[in-house]
Amino acid sequence: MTFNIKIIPLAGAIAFAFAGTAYAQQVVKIGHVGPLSGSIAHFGKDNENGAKMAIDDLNAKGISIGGKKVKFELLAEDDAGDPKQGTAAAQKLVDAKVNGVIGHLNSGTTIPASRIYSEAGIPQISPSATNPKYTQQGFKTAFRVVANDGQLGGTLGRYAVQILKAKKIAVIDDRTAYGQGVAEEFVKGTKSKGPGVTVVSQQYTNDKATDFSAILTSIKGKNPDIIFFGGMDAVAGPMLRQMKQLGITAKFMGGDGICTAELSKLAGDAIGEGTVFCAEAGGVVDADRKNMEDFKAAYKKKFNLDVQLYAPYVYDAVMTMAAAMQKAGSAEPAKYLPELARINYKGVTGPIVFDAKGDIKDGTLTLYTYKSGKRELLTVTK
Ligand code: ABU
Repeated sequence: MTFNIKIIPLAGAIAFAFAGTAYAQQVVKIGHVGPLSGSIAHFGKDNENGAKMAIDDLNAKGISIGGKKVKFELLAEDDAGDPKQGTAAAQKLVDAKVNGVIGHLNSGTTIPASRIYSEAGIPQISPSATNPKYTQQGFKTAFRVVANDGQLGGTLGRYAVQILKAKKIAVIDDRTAYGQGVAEEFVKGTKSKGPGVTVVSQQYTNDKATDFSAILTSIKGKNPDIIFFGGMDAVAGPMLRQMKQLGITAKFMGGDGICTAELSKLAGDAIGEGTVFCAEAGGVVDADRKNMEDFKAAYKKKFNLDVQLYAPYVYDAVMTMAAAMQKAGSAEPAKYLPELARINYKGVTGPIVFDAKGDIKDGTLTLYTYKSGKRELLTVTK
């Protein structure tokens, strides 16, 4: 029997061991999860690009944590917007010992994944999941840098009644955690303005549907002033086209899930002129506008793409996490988590301070309509 023993000189062995330790300390792994496949992959790519941009900027600056230079590394996962794939992706990131996670994009994936991160003690910041339940579970690791559906749906409901003077309302939702939640909050918002508003039709679809003729025909018979859709742009686009084919002239409203540049491509000329309304669950005013515009220009230059929706919020989520690590002098989750909870970070999307639940304090909303195929700002509100 022969033994194949490789002899490493002692000095070399010590250097190798130190190099291994130093490398383990120097790389900070940031996980990112969103749908990179399926009908809302454009949302996922937008978010992932925001994370890439932040990681590249941090590495270009040369960040030190606890006196040591670090290199940030992005571990990007695709959950296809599917809750089961979301939890599988979360477990993969936990197994890879990420220092923190940005994501997921959808409420339906973020909520189940948040338990996995919480049990592993890994801080998570969602840049786009808006269902309130995410931060109501009592997980100390869960944070969100956008407003939630309570604010989003409630504000849109009040806008529909007070500004658009809607009295007869039809509601459709896609039965996802997001779509159902935002539609319920919208209805509450319409009712908060007193009597005189009626939900004349309540309909359901799903996030893969393409044929809405039955529910739209039923809605047409009730002659609503406005149709609210809780769901994403990939469903809203074809729905708008079919509304036009059926001759439905009601206004159309949705939450942040429809509030993309992509919606006008998906809807074609059915997008109309000032008849579709939506809101982004964030926004900037005054001096902060320039920071946001500069970010959007830099994003366009880097990726040759326009921001769809939440790339700036993803960028800020990564930067906020990195700032907490710097304050703590450590990228170890247990050490920087308390700093993240009390962070006060000035981002391209405005100030980021979390409340006791992990929601952004003083969340802002930006309401839009579409004109000439483009999103046009209506108002920024708290
Ligand atoms: N907030 C809209 C899209 C993501 C989600 O909450 O499901």
